[in-house]
Amino acid sequence: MISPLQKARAHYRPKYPDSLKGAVNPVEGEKTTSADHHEEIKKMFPHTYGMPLITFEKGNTAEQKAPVNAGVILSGGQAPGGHNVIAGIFDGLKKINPQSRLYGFLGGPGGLIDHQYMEITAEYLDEYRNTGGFDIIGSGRTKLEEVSQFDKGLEIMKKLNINALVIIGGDDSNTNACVLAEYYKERGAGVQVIGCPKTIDGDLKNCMIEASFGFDTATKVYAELIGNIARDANSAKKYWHFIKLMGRSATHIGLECALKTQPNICLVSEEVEKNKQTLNDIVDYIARVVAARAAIGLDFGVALIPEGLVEFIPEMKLLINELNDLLAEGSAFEEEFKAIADEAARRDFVTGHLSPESEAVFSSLPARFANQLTLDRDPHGNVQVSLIQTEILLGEMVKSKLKKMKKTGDFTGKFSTQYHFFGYEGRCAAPSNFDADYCYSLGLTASSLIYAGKTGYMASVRNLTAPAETWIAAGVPITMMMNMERRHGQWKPVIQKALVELDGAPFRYFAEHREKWALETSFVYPGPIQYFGPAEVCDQPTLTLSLEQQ
Ligand code: FBP
Repeated sequence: MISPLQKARAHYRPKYPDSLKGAVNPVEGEKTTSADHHEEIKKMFPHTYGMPLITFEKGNTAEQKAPVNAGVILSGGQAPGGHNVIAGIFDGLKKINPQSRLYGFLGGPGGLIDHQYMEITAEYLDEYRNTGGFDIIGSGRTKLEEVSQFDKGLEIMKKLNINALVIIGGDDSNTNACVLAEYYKERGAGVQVIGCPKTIDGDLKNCMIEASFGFDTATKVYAELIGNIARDANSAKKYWHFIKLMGRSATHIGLECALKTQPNICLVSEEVEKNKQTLNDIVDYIARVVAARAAIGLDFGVALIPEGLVEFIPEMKLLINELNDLLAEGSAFEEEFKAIADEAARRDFVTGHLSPESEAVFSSLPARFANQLTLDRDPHGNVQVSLIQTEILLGEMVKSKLKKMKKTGDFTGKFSTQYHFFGYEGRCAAPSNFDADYCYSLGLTASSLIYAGKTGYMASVRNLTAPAETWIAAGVPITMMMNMERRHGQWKPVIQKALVELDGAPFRYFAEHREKWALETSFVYPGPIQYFGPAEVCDQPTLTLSLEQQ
């Protein structure tokens, strides 16, 4: 059984650029260079470096081209709209030649390596149009980076006669898509590789990629929940709500939610790092806001905490880097560590291997939090910030601080907390009209890149604050977004991660208003995503995009 909303939503026809309707003409633009470290990137990507930008314009006559068999992979964390990207690819391929076929590799990049796949048929796809989730073919976090994996992938693609592969993923997956494109091109394998910008975190963006898909819907879901909580806080007037929000590195989600709901506090990791704030500085700041509101009789509030915060506090960053090195998968240390059953003994074991600075920080942390920092790393070797309860750590530390302030008369109120973590709640929501349209357009653009014979490109759809019909569909060489970065002790070519820019319009707007929002109760209650109704209610892009494009 499907819900009445899903039933009605199945009939939604995504809006997309006029340039992708009818015949499509790829127009080559300027040749590109990488974001930085030009010579190094050029050397590593001799076959896919320096390619021109491609813009798709309206063509004159639609020619019937030879059928194409393509494969598609959903990679990494779920993001609303992934099903519509696949729908766009499918419709685009069938439009040019109805004999074309689309295969989905199951469970993420692992499906390509392990030869797990299915053919996506029109009937099967129709059940998934305009729905959230990645369950159409599943997703996974296997990293595609070894030549042996590339060869295994080629084996199955040759068997299925696949000549193009679309990888829908975040910055790491698209970096790997570029490495794969280079490898197949160098070998003359006859398989094009195209990337699509996905992640609710919003940190895959640059001058050619205005937003990653899923960010719009996820932030709308979180903002609805934050608004509900804010209204509850303002009704009962007895709790401070500490809300941790997903976004493993950048604070785009937190900032967008703050712009939408006007909470009393929103920490921005990028600012914490720039100002070299310590954990105690952050606790002092929150305690000051709590005390200032208490002084005017307001013993309640809402504080937003970005999931990635701990990695931006300089002393914690050093500690986490040391822990990452020690706990690297397969290291002798990791083996010994895992053999210890008792948590206190595990902490002692870790302490003995840290630098004196990190040892001091690690020992000062509450035991529960210290344990969380030593949990399994993700396949990219990163600490899993979604498992670290930063909101509770901060709440508990603020409580102790306020106790001391009470003694000196600097705090006169009450402080009761409620803790929340919003992340998974938003990743599979039914895509907003914006994401439904944007994703479908990205899929159509990917299919146009395939027919244009391109490889090593990412589908790009720009001009996103204008009506969808006037969006610009394009292809951007992935090498254009790359630079060299040190990752886990090695220099690697990677797509630059877009962090919150402290001189950008969204942050500046927030910074101009946050003092007022801290003291006064200025909450905004956005309510749930609307799918049917007037455009000003249903089709609005994020405030981040609107402010950036003002
Ligand atoms: P992607 O970068 O793959 O899109 O995933 C982002 C994210 O949603 C983060 O916000 C979060 O930290 C992480 O995934 C959680 O990962 P998992 O789903 O493996 O728990």
